Amino acid sequence: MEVVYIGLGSNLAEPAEQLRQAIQALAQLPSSQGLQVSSLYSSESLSPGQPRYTNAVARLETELAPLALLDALQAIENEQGRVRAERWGPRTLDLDVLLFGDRVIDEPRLKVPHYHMQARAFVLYPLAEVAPPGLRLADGRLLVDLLAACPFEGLERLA
Ligand code: PH2
Ligand code: MG
Ligand code: MG
Repeated sequence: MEVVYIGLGSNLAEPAEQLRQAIQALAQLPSSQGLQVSSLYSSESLSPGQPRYTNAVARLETELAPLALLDALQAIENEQGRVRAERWGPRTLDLDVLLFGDRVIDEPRLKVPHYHMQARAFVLYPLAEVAPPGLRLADGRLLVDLLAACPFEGLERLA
């Protein structure tokens, strides 16, 4: 059993509704339990000219292997109409494996910890709602220290 953190994002087709639907699907994942979900946050897209994103972070415990979890997450993305046209294009649903226990994974399909999560407010602030403050990334850095270095600026917590 591993504790995993999953980043949720959407900037198309009623993002908050996409996240709500994705949370229901995460609750049904096989061999998994204990789903907790952060508040929803809104922020500008990192890619200029795209609609704003709605983001959240989910925590769950799973017995799935990393690539089996990735397959399940991609099935949920596809189910919710994800079209993989351009890299970093707008998307109905993005489910990213942020952390998988304390494992470092470097496979063609899956890199964990997730690329650049250490400096993204829309990942770190929701992560802090569902993770213990003493959480350490695989490189030894503490979540609280990453937060202290990452301004909340530009992030809007949704009711
Ligand atoms: N995801 C991206 C690109 N830009 N911007 C925000 N605010 N939130 C995201 O989740 C996000 C983004 C590619 O995955
Ligand atoms: Mg992704
Ligand atoms: Mg992403």
